[in-house]
Amino acid sequence: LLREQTSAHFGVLDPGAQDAVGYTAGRILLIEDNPIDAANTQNILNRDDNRVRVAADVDQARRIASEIDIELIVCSLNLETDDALRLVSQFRASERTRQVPILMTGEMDQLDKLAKSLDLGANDYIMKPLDKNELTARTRTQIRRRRFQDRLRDNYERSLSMALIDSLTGLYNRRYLETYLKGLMESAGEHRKPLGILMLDIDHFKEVNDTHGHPVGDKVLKSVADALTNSLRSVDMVARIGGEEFVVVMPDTSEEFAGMVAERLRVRVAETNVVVDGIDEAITVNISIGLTMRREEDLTVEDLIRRADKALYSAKAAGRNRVVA
Ligand code: GH3
Ligand code: MG
Ligand code: MG
Ligand code: MG
Repeated sequence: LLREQTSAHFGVLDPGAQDAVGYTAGRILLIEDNPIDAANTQNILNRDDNRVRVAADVDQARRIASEIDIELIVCSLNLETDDALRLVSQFRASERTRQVPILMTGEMDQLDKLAKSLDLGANDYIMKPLDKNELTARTRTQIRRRRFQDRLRDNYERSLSMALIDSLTGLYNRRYLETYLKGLMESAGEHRKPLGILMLDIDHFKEVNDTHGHPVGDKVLKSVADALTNSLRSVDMVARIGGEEFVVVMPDTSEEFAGMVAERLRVRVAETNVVVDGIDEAITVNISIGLTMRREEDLTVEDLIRRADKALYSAKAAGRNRVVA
């Protein structure tokens, strides 16, 4: 499913679409130690508003590449002091420049070496004397492809995280909770350790929306989520499983400790002041919490969640703003 969603994202993108991807104002590193060639190449590259940094040797090139997020390296094959082919290999080996396209420049009688540079990871080459239009076109192509690939990667990473993370609060979502809990319950090592579960629900949250509007409600949800995250250990996991409902999973935790954590969460949330533009008084909310420990007879995640939900219901029935085990 994820793969399908991801390729759906990819389908939106057209690598040939110049407007969408753009090619001007590229960040280019030019490695050229012949001053006349450097000036000439820079002149051509400047036409697209590219920002060109010139390096006359390897050290300079490395320094620039470490300072700037380079989108294209244009590298002369004829460097006085350095072996340009080795340089290509080094760029490919380095984490920072691995994905940066490399465009080689060389003389007609160096075809062998130019071909070799492609073997080593260069993306393209162009002959000197440089033709203005050809250099411009090849530069654009490389930068466009680089930006396209960046977007593919961003889309891919976004769709991966979207599958697990609730976008409003940044907490894990219900799907992740279920997978995670299932893993915990099935793992042999964890099986004998106590496992505490809290089910949390904001009290009278509908009133917040009714009084201040949905966007303010969203802001409150985010603040509650932050308060929960900041009050938990890093081994604890918190997920938003519904509108204003959260679950906390505490592995290897005694009932006594889980009760203390629940009470701490309740107090922390109650003490959280949500300040909103245009509203004089800070908004505060309370939460009710149902606590349960995993038991022998729990066979599925649902068994466990159901009992936590029952405890939460009791907390609501008993007057809210409290923890019930
Ligand atoms: P109770 O103390 O019984 O939990 O009362 P409540 O008002 O919190 O409970 P109820 O379940 O009746 O209402 C929950 C409300 O949460 C309803 C809905 O407007 C609101 N809500 C659910 N999801 C969101 C959301 O994503 N954003 C905002 N702003 N409100 C949400
Ligand atoms: Mg409710
Ligand atoms: Mg509620
Ligand atoms: Mg609710």
